[in-house]
Amino acid sequence: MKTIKMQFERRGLLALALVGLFIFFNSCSSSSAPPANQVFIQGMAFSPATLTVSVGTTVKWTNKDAVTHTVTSDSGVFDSGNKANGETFSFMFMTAGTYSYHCTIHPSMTAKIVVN
Ligand SMILES: [Cu+2]
Repeated sequence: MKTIKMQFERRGLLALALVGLFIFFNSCSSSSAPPANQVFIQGMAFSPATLTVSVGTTVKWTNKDAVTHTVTSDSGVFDSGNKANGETFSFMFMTAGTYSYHCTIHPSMTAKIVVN
């Protein structure tokens, strides 16, 4: 009788540990995936690298990196200037087209916004 009770307690602990792990991984994935119409700058890259939105949409970038980045249009349509960790930049796209952009501090960081 005593051993059965112990087995139940162990199962309860295991279930609790699994629930804890699930919450942990769930919160990890939700914090790394940007919400709709948003771009996260993290790991020295724009994520997503290609974001498709409709005309009239305001896109918001958030710098999640410890280092400063910029959000700079290749054709000069927009330029965020320096954005430190936690800072954001928003731009409303009023004309359809493909807008390639980069970070002036790290030119290998490139991405684009496709406006339909
Ligand atoms: Cu950069």
